[in-house]
Amino acid sequence: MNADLPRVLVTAFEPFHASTENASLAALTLLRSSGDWPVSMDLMSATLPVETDRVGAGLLGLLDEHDPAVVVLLGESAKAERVTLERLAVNLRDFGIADNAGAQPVDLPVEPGGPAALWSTLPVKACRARVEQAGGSAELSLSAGAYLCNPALYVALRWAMDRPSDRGQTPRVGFVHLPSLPTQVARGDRRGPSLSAEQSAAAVRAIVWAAVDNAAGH
Ligand code: PCA
Repeated sequence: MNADLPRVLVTAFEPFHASTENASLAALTLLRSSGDWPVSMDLMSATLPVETDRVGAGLLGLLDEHDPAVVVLLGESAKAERVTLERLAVNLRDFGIADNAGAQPVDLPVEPGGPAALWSTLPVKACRARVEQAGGSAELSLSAGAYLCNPALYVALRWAMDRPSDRGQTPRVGFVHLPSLPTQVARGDRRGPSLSAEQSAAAVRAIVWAAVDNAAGH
């Protein structure tokens, strides 16, 4: 770890629901192997479990350990037509399908008594603009849904809010949903739409770049 560089945490999710791949993991794997970043940073990455009983504690452990200035959580959405920047996490777990451990909470909060919703602290419009400048396309979405991705964002935003103010400015924390991979659609694991891992990785790279600039006050 280099103490002078902004610390950035990017996470993906493991495969879930009838697929052996996850578009977010494919994009993160590509991203980690691309050396020529336009900004200097200390980039950390991790894969989160698609398990409601484990995701929060695992993520909080990473956040407490690394205290990143920028947190970009990635997940796959079979409904996403393009790279999607989520604006809100809601205090709800209402799973349409079971998670990888067989749990399926219905109408339960992420945090009993917690705020109904939390705004992403990523500069989502600047992130979208940077993706477009890089030749890609991205859209904003109001909420990350009510499956696993949403509690991950909620927990990370809660961590950012509760972080002692003497540690500096509030971290930029957000969630990006990526479309399924063409290979998932070809196998019939997902119905489509799809986007290549290369295109998703290029968009995530632009988003991370914009977030690091923003955290540095540029
Ligand atoms: N997408 C799911 C959970 C894991 C993932 O990659 C979601 O959108 O909640």
